[in-house]
Amino acid sequence: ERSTSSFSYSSYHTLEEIYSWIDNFVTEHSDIVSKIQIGHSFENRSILVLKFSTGGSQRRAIWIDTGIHSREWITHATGIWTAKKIVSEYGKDRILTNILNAMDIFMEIVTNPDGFAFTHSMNRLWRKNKSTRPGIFCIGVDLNRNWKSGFGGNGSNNNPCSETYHGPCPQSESEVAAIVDFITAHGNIKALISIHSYSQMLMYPYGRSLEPVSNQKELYNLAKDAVQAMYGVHGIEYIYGSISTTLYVASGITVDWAYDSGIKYSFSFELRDTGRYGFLLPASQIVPTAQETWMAIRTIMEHTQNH
Ligand code: ING
Ligand code: ZN
Repeated sequence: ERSTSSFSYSSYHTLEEIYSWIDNFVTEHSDIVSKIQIGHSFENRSILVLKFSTGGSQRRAIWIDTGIHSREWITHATGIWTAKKIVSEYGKDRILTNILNAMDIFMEIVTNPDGFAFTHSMNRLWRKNKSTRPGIFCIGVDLNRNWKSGFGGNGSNNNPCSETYHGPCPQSESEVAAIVDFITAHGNIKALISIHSYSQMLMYPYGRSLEPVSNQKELYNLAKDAVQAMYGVHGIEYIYGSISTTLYVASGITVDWAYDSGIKYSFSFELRDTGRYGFLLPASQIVPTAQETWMAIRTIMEHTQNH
């Protein structure tokens, strides 16, 4: 395809379709969107980030990643819809306009491209990346256990055959290292939102322990506001709280690393549903899921801008 006008935002797409959509999208909105390649996957696919910016240099910024777990297809679809929403609301929605006049937004739509390609070709329920190492017979590292913060702790697994295998060392996976390098080099990321599915939750650190973070009251109240805004869209209920107390203890995760790196507004979503369809959420729920998620993202971005 040569333009985004024929792209369906209410369908699931392959990696090739998404990467082609990215190119068209950037071309059509070159005034505020650009594409940055931040690295390569284990199988040498490009790792791409969309940058939304109305000017300035190294402005305060918000990071959003989707699809770190390849089977969570609703997250990539929500990311794409969100990107489109940002360009269409800029100059119309006062809150988003104010945010983009002051801050940049970075979106990594396909955070695990090798795993995502594999969910289309061989195994729809593949979660990890596709890395292999000599002498290790199982494939893949859980990219949401490979981060430095609490690496190897409770809720991660030392067995390469486990679905929550943390890998040989922190940031051993190029997909994780690419983000760490980018965010660290940028130096001005103020909020990070890492999107998963499913369970309908909005959570903040820590995952690695039950210890409350220093601004836990603020994050609790912000999550509460965000979830309330989500409920207003389609009446879908999300629960909220810290990861360890809301879901389970998990170590070496994205948002713990972000928080420990000084990004005090770090959140993780679990999108729809609560288990009826699970990872196989019907495409008819893409747009409603993205619409409600947008209200929460906007709430978090607005709070970040004002603090
Ligand atoms: N669940 C997450 C997992 O990686 C999670 C739960 C989310 C943990 C965010 C930590 C942070 O186990 C899914 N569905 O991937
Ligand atoms: Zn996940």
